[in-house]
Amino acid sequence: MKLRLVSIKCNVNDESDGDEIYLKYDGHKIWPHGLFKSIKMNEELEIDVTLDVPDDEYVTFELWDYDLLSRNDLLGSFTMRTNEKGGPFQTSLKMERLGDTASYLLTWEGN
Ligand SMILES: [Ca+2]
Ligand SMILES: [Ca+2]
Repeated sequence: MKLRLVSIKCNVNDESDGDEIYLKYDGHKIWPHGLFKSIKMNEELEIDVTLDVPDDEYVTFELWDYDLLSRNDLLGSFTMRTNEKGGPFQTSLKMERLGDTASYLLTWEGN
């Protein structure tokens, strides 16, 4: 099916001055076009990326934070089951490590 990522909302940022986020699917960066998008707490950014994904499976999108001086951080991942069309649906970020602070919400649709 076609999965359209609609938007991403930051509920709690990982870095005190906001995060520099990008999304990966299947090992590839899928959003944004540049290196990253800056985001702060309570901000929501439009994504509008549509992907072909397998039907009735679990698909995972990784949320990364870009860092200039150190390795980029994997903030966590969004996993959804592609068995429902319609939406919009919302999926919460699953933290990568216990004690991580980042909290994000991904809004998507299935067609
Ligand atoms: Ca970082
Ligand atoms: Ca950063």
